[in-house]
Amino acid sequence: MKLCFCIVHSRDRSRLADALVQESFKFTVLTSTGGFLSEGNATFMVGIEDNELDQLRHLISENCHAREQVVNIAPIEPSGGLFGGGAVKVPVGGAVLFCLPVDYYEHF
Ligand code: 2BA
Repeated sequence: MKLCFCIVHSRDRSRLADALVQESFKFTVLTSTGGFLSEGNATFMVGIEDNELDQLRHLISENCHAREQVVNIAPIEPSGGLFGGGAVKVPVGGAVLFCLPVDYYEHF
């Protein structure tokens, strides 16, 4: 068994949740915040059998899309001069997936 953590853009949250329910996956959705953009995203915690990983990866790739987001970078000021700063585009998603082995699972 594996416990998978999948971080997705907030806008893909409902689509992915619907697809997982449709395919009978069991999961928990946590509201989370990206460390870099400090914007809301969603973290899905999905307990799966090892042979369900490919199906899960397929559902994620079908329902989560890469986007570009504009980030405002503060100017750096080394030794008195102003450098950089302004708006830059950062690619976000489609999704980031981590899967860990589960030592023990029991449903009471
Ligand atoms: P954020 O940390 O808000 O990152 C949003 C996007 O900003 C990232 O998209 C990446 O393109 C860029 N980015 C992140 N850190 C950066 C840095 N130090 N320098 C330059 N650009 C940077 P994704 O890679 O698609 O990640 C989307 C979200 O997934 C992240 O939101 C974070 O919440 C999570 N995530 C990504 N990689 C992770 C990891 N290794 N561990 C834990 N969470 C991760």
